[in-house]
Amino acid sequence: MSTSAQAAYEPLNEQTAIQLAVKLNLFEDGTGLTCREIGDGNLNLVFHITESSTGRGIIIKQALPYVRVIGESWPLTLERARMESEALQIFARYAPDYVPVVHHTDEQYAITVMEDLSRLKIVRTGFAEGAVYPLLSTHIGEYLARTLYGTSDFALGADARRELALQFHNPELCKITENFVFTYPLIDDDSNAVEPGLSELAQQLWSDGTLLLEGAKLKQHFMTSAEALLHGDLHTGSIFASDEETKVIDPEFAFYGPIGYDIGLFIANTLLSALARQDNTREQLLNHVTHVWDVFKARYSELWQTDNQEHFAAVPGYLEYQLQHILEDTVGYAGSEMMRRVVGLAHAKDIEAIQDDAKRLHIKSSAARLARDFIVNRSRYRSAEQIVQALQQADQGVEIGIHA
Ligand code: SR1
Ligand code: MG
Repeated sequence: MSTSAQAAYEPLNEQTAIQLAVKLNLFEDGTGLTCREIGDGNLNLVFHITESSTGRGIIIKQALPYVRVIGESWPLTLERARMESEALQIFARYAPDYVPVVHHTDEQYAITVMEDLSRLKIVRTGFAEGAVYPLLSTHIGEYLARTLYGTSDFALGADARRELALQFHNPELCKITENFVFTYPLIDDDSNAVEPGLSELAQQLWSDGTLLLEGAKLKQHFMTSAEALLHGDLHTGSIFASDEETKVIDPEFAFYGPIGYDIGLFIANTLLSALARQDNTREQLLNHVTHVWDVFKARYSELWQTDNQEHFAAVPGYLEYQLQHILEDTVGYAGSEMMRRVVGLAHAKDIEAIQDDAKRLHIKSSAARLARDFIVNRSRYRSAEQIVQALQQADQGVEIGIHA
């Protein structure tokens, strides 16, 4: 590894990651340091370095100049490392309890050095192992309201919001979402991974004109609606938790977009884990869906009333209009996310892990039917309870018809 201040980028390995940590004075010397590459995401390298004498640890996350799961045939710039470290620092202003501490960043190396969260577990993994995380939806509801309201026009005013939006011009990663969340799952694209037992259902979806039209509207709204600084990929693999703590990681997809996208992704992935769960703790995962919305709504409303730069904020009905608009987006984007986890490229690991073919296919087809209803009928949903009722109807194989 080069050690000059202007060193050229090179991908780290377990040895050079330790050298870099010492060079950056993150540890006194290299004695007793061990390093493991633990990244299991689609894009980046993640090194966990621990010091045996103190037990102290850090994480070094490094962007690669290509998509990790695909290889060098799919190049990506290193810009996402800056997006991630700057987004983490902005979110920490609004919701410091729910994001990891950033110790250091280096654009040259495309790294973010951050707090070791190994005391916690990735929520998707924990959910698959039966965990419930009782405080998860309280924490995520707070995180969502504080970061999304705090970076909106209402809190910042239009000038500051526009300036921040320029800082988060993130076209490469937005394009990944536009393709892999919104476009490819709704067409017969080669990147889709549809298991044989679902191919008939997939063909029906791909020729469903109503679904395509409403999916297209959601995609266009995602591309043009600069409401707040989003995390941009807030699935349950982007959240570390224990029974007491919650930390949101990986905001490399951060950009100015529709508020309901972040909320919808959390809800979609929690619903998928709930569908995968067959025992009596499923109810507790479903409670996270209603509770995250309740907490979001209460905190967003409080912030709206106490810290608002918009001239018309106090006009009767305006807050209620905004909340209904966010709920509709939340439901629609939950549908887009669930659809791509069933027929797109990146599936939900907890569902894929189900060995019983009939059970797995039932869950996937219920999820796809539910996703279709969320996308097509999103404007009819008036409460988060209706989201949960719709899941129960999909799971029972009856018509989804809870809305007026
Ligand atoms: C090819 S990248 C596919 C997905 O991985 C990331 O985690 C995002 O969710 C993206 O959509
Ligand atoms: Mg990620």
